[in-house]
Amino acid sequence: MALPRPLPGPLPGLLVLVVAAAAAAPPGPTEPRVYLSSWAVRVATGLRGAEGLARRHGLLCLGQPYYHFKHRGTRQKALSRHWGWNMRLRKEPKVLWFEQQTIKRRTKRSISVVPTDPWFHKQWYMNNDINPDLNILTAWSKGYTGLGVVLTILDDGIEKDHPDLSANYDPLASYDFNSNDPDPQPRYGAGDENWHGTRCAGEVAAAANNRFCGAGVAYNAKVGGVRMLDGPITDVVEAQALSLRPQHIHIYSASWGPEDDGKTVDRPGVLATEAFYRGATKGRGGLGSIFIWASGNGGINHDNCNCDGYANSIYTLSVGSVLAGGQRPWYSEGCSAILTTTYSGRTSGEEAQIVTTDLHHRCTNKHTGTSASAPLAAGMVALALEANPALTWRDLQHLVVRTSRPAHLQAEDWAPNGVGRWVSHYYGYGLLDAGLLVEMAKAWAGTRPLRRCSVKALRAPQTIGSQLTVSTNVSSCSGRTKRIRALEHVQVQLSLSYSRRGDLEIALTSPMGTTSTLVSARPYDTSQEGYKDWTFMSTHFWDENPDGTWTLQLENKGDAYNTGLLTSLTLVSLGAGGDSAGGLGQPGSGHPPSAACGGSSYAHQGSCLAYCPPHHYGHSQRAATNITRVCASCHPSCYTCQGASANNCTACPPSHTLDELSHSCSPPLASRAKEGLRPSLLPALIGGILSATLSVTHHVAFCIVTRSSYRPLRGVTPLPGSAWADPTPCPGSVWQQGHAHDLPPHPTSPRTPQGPEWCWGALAWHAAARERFPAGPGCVAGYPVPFPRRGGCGEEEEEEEEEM
Ligand SMILES: *[C@@H]1O[C@H](CO)[C@@H](O)[C@H](O)[C@H]1NC(C)=O
Ligand SMILES: *[C@@H]1O[C@H](CO)[C@@H](O)[C@H](O)[C@H]1NC(C)=O
Ligand SMILES: *[C@@H]1O[C@H](CO)[C@@H](O)[C@H](O)[C@H]1NC(C)=O
Ligand SMILES: [Ca+2]
Ligand SMILES: [Ca+2]
Ligand SMILES: [Ca+2]
Repeated sequence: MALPRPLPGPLPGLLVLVVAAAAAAPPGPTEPRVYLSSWAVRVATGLRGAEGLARRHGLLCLGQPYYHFKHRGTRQKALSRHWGWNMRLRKEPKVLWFEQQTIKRRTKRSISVVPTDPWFHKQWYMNNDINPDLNILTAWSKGYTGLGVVLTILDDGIEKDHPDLSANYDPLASYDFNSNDPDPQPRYGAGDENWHGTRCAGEVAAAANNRFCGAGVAYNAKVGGVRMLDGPITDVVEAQALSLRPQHIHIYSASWGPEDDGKTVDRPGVLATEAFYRGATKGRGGLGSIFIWASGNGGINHDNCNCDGYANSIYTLSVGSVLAGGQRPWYSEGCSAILTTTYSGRTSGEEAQIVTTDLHHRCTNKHTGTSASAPLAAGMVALALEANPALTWRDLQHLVVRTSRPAHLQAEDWAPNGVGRWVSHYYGYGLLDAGLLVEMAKAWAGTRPLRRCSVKALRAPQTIGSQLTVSTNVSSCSGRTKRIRALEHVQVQLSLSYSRRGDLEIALTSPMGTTSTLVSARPYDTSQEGYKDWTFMSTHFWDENPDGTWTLQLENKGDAYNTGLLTSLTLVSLGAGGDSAGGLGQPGSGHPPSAACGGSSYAHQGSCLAYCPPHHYGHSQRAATNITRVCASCHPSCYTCQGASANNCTACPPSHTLDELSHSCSPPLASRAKEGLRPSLLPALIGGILSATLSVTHHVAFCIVTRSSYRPLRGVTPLPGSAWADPTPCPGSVWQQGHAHDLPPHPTSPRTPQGPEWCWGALAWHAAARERFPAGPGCVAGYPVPFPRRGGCGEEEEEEEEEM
């Protein structure tokens, strides 16, 4: 049998030309033009006349709107104009205008960067409507759409036959642990409450250019769903979901966790903990499964995601939320474990939220909450994995740190850490930028192996009065085989008792002077249980050098009667060893970021900064026509400087003196050393190291007994008209809750529930609160809680409830 033969000769026509152009190596801007034997011609006559004209000149006329003339005999490509044909056409009186066609520099993929989906114009967070958006269009224009990447949504199911999901649906990335069958179709109850997983899936992988709804961030990725939240949740169910086909599924996106009520302290059980660890070490062929986690919706309850062992695991990438204008949404929950942020809504209360697929084959633009943020990040990570499939779970976190930007995100606590990166407890390193992420992912050279050093920092139990400061020198981690040069996560494992857990604020300060709040006051957490072998985590010391003295500060933010005992404390440093962390831009390595910094910003460790951090100065290098700005190293004797020499210092390290004439620093004259960056502290140094150990501590028994079997979703229904600057919490949702059992009179100081004296702990009396909600306690937290204004909580409330 004969094989089908290729068609004889070149196919005439526009189609052939376009394909040829796309297949040709795209010439650079300075490369010579390539001329094709093809002309666009405008003639004074109609089609008939054009055809006749073409025939007369031995050309083919290929149709409208501009007549396209083509000659089969002429060589198909040339580096110069075809002089003969051009002369003939010029002399032809009926030809009004013509141009010989050249190969344009167009990559095939950029032709359809902007999807044609009817709701794409409503996808304000990725369609360039706002600035900055998530910069998805840039990632798409580089050709990354999630092809080859597999994600699953751990949730209440996925409507697999949804017209915008079915094309990307992957049954191998799906399972139903609620009914123990392979079909994760959501249960359609009377209230249709199981829409959460379907909405999250559409954000990631809704099909593009299919005339339906919008487009997912990674619209060519495969997506599945794990149905697990529509039934009793156990450690076994969670562990099974987190370890579903770890060699097939690359990314697991979860938008749920322990209750966000501001009083729960809960973490994964033994099996789920093991599942995270095995996923990170063995999943994806050893590169590590990627777990993307919503930080939590407990903002209005002053919850802190460091009390959530899922969000604060080193193996999960925790994602915070921000509104289009840079405001913090009322539900957004902060903590030092958050790494990055994506959008979750345009405003706090209106209709323009996140566009995605909805139950019953519908489309919605009402998806919001930190639930909405995590899948957007999961989609962006899918784009990065397409750009570089060899990235490990740690590489990805390094990249996310480097490609998140403070941008316009509003918070009072933005501060630069020891390597000059700005970080906030509400947003981590800021708004994630997909364009930068794929660009840097492609060039990422890898990270050195993970090292872990843990130091016990307590010799004997310490009483926690109004304030307790514990310092420890971790230089014992600097042995040759243990040395960590660039930190990643830092964990604090502790046990303590306290009369009212929520009144205790705990902060950690690094040797490089960065202070990270491990847990802020939680007014609703009245527990007397304290913390039992609890692990806090902070991402704020990323890339710092851990050597030196770390300081843990515990502070009573509540009643003076509070009392407690710190019984154990271990500091765990995790990071890359060796001379540098490998990859891009470690201190002193002088690597510029892969994308040159624009404007007047300076390249520093893979970031573009408007300034250079301590120990560096802004240096402009002129190369031919380009100016590159980098942060170059100061002389080691300087703290800040204007040049590389020892005579260029502008400030000196602590206790050194600056010579104003020679601009140099000299060693201490007298011992007037300052104690760290927080001089107001009573330095109760309980120094010394008991022992340094590399053993891995496992959490046992305690959490199995106490763990909740309820995993609230992190989707929220917006309160009407409630921006962060003006949230309108309704009495039913906040004050009654606080009234019932969260604010009992303090055992040692009875109060009447009628006046300011009734408020205690981290709460303060607020006359307006009393007036507004006579049934409520009249107390609000003592830190910025915008007070609800009149209006907004009447009839609308019911309407919102129906929407839930
Ligand atoms: C920490 O300990 C090391 C050796 O044990 C010592 O050289 C170093 O000076 C100490 N650092 C501080 C800040 O005390
Ligand atoms: C100048 O910058 C462009 C990109 O912005 C780069 O392609 C070119 O190689 C640079 N030239 C020099 C001399 O560095
Ligand atoms: C740096 O120091 C050198 C002398 O060591 C001096 O010539 C130069 O002007 C200084 N640069 C700046 C910016 O101060
Ligand atoms: Ca099923
Ligand atoms: Ca679509
Ligand atoms: Ca929470």
